[in-house]
Amino acid sequence: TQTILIGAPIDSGQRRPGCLMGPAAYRVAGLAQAIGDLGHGVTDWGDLSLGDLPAAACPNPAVDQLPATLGWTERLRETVEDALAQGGMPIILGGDHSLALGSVAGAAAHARRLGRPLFLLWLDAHSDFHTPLTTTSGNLHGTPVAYIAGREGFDAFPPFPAPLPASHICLYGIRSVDPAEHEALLRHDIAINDMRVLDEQGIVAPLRAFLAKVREAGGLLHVSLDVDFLDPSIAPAVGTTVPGGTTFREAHLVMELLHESGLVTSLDLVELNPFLDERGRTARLMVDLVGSLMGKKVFDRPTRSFT
Ligand code: DIR
Ligand code: MN
Ligand code: MN
Ligand code: MN
Repeated sequence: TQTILIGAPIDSGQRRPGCLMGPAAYRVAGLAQAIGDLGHGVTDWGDLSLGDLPAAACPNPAVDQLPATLGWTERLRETVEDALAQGGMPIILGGDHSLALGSVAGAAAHARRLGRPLFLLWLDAHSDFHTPLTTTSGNLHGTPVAYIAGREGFDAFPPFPAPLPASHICLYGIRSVDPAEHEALLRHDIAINDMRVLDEQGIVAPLRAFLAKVREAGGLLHVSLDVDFLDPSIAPAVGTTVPGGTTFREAHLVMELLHESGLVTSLDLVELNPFLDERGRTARLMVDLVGSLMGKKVFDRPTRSFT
């Protein structure tokens, strides 16, 4: 399987400028080389760009930059679907989390064409379960899981191709949920592995259970990795830090389990804001984590990665 890097320099899904430098930071941090060194083929499709903005309106006046987000959604959907159709494993270099509106739509369109179910692992401090009608921040990076689950309120968007049943979605690392999201999550049977669950059960058991379900169903698996899944002490370069995130070791273990499962078919790297980074530290950590997901073992890792 050829790994296909897709640059998505997007920061229209939230207000803090800088995420659009994410793809460049991953390249400087050596992402392609790290994957290639593990024996995988890598192709870099470069950065996507936005064409003319579609006209769009939303009854919620708080919603910010809807036309740009719609435009990116369409670009990502078609590009990720193309990459998968060519037999590649797309890795989307974000860009803020609004890019998952499109990347997961592309994965879902591909899965539907294959007649196989799609599963989603959402590694994030946030549940991102707002709709454009419920968001109070107006930041559309807080909405992709709702779109993917087929919630109403996305009239401005193309209908999501084959919305995922709640049982195909696994939220992991959650520790910040807005009231409207909380209320909606209570009405959906989505696996919510918040930090309380991971503290009690450990980082491994809930993930293994989800992966077993994916394997049994013969599913494709899209993984969406938000930088704020990680504790801010090791990953400071993100606009919405939340204390109490996963440690270096927990995060690598998650990635190693994902590698061993052999199930991951597409991956988002989102919310890296290189402008907030400490000399590329967060970007390098994210590249290291992708290495673990692609087969690198922890005992191979030079200790300098820890600083
Ligand atoms: C918050 C933040 N729930 C919002 N969401 C973030 O604006 O809707 N997701 N940061 O990663
Ligand atoms: Mn298509
Ligand atoms: Mn997110
Ligand atoms: Mn987040």
